[in-house]
Amino acid sequence: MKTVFSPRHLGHSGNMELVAGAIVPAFEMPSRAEFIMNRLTEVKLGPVIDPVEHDLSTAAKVHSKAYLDFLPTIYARWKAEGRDGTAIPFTWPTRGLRGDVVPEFIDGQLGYYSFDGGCGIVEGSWDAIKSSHDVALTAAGLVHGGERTAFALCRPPGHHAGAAFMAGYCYINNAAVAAQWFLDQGAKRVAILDVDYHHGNGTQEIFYQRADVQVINLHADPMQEYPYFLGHADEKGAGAGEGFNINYPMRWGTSWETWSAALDDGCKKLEDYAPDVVVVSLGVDTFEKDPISKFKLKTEDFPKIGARIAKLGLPTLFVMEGGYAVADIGVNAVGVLTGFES
Ligand code: SP5
Ligand code: ZN
Repeated sequence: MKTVFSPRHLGHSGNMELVAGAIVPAFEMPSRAEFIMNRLTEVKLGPVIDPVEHDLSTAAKVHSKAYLDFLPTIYARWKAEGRDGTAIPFTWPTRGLRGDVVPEFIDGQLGYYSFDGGCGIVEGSWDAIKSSHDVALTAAGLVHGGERTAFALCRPPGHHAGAAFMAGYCYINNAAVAAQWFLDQGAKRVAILDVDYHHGNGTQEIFYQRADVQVINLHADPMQEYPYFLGHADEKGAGAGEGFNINYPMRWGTSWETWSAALDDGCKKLEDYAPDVVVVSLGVDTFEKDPISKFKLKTEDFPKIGARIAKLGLPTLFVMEGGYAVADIGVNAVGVLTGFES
């Protein structure tokens, strides 16, 4: 399996996040990608190639123009206010307030275009965000070109980013852009299978009213876990999209037995949908030692995830999302990929 990877992810370094009452170095850190690279080299997964630059025209079909215009400007405007460090919002347009008027000042705009304080921006962030988007589209191109599978080693991740908001370390929704691109190349149906510990709220929001992308999410119950405000089992899609969004919320402490039953059920629903291609939002924060998560998957479980997905027999693009047990992330993420190929 080929991997697409860009060292430009390193620009997104030193950013902070607001979590558990403190501004701390973001758990989503550069060494994550480096550990995955080291591991896939070690197991000789296959060639690693650079991304090809893509314009934002496909991204503009899943994100709003205003949001995409805003992202690259953030840090310069932050600095223009005499600030340094991490650009981070502190106020949001919640229920009952004006969501239809975009404030002028940078702090107001940061709040307007975000969901939480987990999506800080530093000087090199936009370049990394853009490169992550290019990684996803380049890997999608490999699958479209006839490869059975490819791995987009994206950093930063994407599945929390919605049409017009950043969230939870995510800015551009790489998996959503890739899915849209497959449709633009002639695919009739695309399935996104999100196995990250957290609900892919951005992906769900983007495709909620659409029948051409089936979104299947396995995740921690939003009653207990971030992102709290989406990801319940009764969210099944709306309008033309009704029936094409499927959520499997699971309680803290979930281990392989329960989790794999949900995966199996999700895979059956995916088979019924009969997509032309599968995009896997690959998070390995379901791991028992993940520092911010509370599922109990073991290292030996990750290859079994890959094997189950391979059984679908469909062209499959893996897009990297979360996973914060840095020392184990390489073995776990690459374990899914080798499990797929076995
Ligand atoms: C892509 C992805 O996996 N994003 C995850 C964003 C999670 N942000 C909220 C984390 C809350 C963690 N709370 C527990 C703190 C333990 N010290
Ligand atoms: Zn996650």
